[in-house]
Amino acid sequence: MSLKIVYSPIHKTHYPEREFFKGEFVKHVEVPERAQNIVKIFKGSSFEIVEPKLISLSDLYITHDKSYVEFIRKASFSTTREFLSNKYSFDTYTPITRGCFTASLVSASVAKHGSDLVISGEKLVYSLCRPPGHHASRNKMGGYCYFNNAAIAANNFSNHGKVAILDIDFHHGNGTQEIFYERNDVLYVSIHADPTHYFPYSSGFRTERGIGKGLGYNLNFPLAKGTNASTYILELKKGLMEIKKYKPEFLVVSAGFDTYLKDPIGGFDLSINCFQEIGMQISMLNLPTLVVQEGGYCVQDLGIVCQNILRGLNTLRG
Ligand code: SP5
Ligand code: ZN
Repeated sequence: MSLKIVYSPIHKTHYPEREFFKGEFVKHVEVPERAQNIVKIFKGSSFEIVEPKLISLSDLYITHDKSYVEFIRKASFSTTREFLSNKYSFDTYTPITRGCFTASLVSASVAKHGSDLVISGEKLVYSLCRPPGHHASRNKMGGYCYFNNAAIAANNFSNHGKVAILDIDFHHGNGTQEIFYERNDVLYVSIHADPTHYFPYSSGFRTERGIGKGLGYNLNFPLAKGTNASTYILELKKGLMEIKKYKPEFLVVSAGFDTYLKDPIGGFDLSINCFQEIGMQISMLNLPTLVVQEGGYCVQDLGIVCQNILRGLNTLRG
């Protein structure tokens, strides 16, 4: 079966040079080569690469405050060199660059377009988003994220039925959690590194379960440093069981590849082959699925990791 990949080369206009980490400037890891290495592997394959239609501002304002969007637009177009930290940022890892608004708008478009394809009947679509999105909330950037691509897609799906978001990035998706924390029409399930020791530090604990009518619709599965494939798959199955019980009509997978053992900022022990198993487990939900790219920084292996997870996701379909 064919699989559509939504991608635009415009992400390259955003190339952050450095972040401020533990008291010093270090080379940025969220670089254009990430997406380029992934798309390279699919060129000439049976998978079809499609360009996104640009998202409208009114669609963007469903997920993000207008003042926040305007700030990024103005700051990004007016700066001559990148700068870290502003009133809308929660860390020093997410610079305003000249290209960050353009790239983030296109990244949001890649996610929105992917969700439109799934709504119109595609069973599995991969949105190759860059920059990533799951750390961004309504009005805060952080963790290399500006607009929350997965949340934008989920909000689009929610006009057509219940949605589950499965977040398998190494880091907790604090932004996505916050956006849907009081809602019961979007279930958020995240499997990630224990925030006691890893970014974003302040959220991702098991005790965070949603509030109001959202209570019980936010589920966190924090895992220890060094988690191996068997423990990971066991926890993944628990998360998948919760999604199954919820009976959603759509699934968004926030797919970060920083759980891979060679990732320079991650800390799990998952081999390259494990990603096919992860994809296969998820495919057993048998739901119309949009995969949204999040983190993953082992640039040279990202293409293979991605191919493996998509192969896994494709196995039980036909
Ligand atoms: C989307 C995503 O995966 N965001 C992750 C943000 C985590 N950043 C916090 C850790 C920063 C570590 N930077 C060290 C670079 C070493 N060269
Ligand atoms: Zn991550």
